[in-house]
Amino acid sequence: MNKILFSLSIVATMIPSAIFSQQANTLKEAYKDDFFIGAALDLSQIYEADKQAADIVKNQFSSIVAENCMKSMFLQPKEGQFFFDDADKFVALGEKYNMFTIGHTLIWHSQLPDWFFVDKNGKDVSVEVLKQRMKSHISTVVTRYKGRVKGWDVVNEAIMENGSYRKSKFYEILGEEFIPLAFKYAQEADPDAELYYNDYNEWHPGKIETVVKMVKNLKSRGIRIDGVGMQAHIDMTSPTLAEYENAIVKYTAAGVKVNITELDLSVLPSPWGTSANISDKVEYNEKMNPYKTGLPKDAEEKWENRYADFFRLFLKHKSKVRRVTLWGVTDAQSWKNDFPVKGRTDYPLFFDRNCNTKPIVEKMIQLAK
Ligand code: 9MR
Repeated sequence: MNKILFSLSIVATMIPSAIFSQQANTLKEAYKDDFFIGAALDLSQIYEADKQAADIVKNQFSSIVAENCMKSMFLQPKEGQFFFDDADKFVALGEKYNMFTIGHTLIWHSQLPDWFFVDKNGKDVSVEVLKQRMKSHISTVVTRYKGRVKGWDVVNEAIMENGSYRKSKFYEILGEEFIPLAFKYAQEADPDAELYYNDYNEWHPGKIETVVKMVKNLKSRGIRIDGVGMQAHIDMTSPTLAEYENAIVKYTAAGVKVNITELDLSVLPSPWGTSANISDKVEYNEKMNPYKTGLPKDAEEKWENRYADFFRLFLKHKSKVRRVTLWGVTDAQSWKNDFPVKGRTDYPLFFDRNCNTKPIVEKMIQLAK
């Protein structure tokens, strides 16, 4: 060994290991060999107007998804009139910071423009017209971001907990076939993008059964589906780890990757479980809003432990899990403050209302090491 190299190696042994470990002091660094770690962005983050939140996004996350601005009511408010400003900005941000950019969502019964299912007399459109509208929406959007948006939530929330199909207009007019059609149109528009089916409560046995059947049906027909997005709007009791794990294993056995999507752990009492059906609202009462002025230490610890249990599960199944995405950056932004009870103070995310990093971040970093 020459003299310079020798002295360098001596110096290296003198540097405390803490300094080396600082290299992995962000979530994305800590999980880089395991899965993407992502966040859903609102407009203030997409435009980097909220500088502190934007810095968190840039430093901590390796993947982003738009919380709202790529939904059809925003992208195509009137037939044939597309509005791309916000989505363009979002995709550009992903490129600027080299993040795995996800498009959410192409076909969803909610946040959909009124014109989508009706003709000029207000009557339901025909099978052919609805197919053409779906195709036009999907092709226009996916083609615009071809090669830049790396994965699409092609269909969102089409199957109920008991395994039946949601009686949306897509289903009423096209039957189950609207799902394969949506995947086919997306695949044609960008053959290289990953394509996902995304839903909440996907650990319910009935839902698992139908989603698995749908995945197998697509595959047997040569229509590509790469992943199932398991939304994770969870609370302190539901689902159990075993329920969640069972679902991960079942979806993987059907031949797709699992994305843990829309992760937020509510610390507040839940009136019923973990529905994310936005129409299921419950009246406000004080008992349902116990932490208005701050989260007590013991409640925060329980919350951290439950998050840790889930992250341990994701790490255990890291060969099956492609991405873990939190549904927001800060508690201030979270939809959970208004759902299922409007006007509560919830603490579901990793950064507090003032963009401070919560202790959970360091804990999740240590877990990965
Ligand atoms: O977080 C989103 C919130 O800002 C919107 O008001 C709401 C409207 O439905 O949608 C929220 O995101 C939903 C996601 O797109 C699909 N799964 C359920 C999420 C929470 O409702």
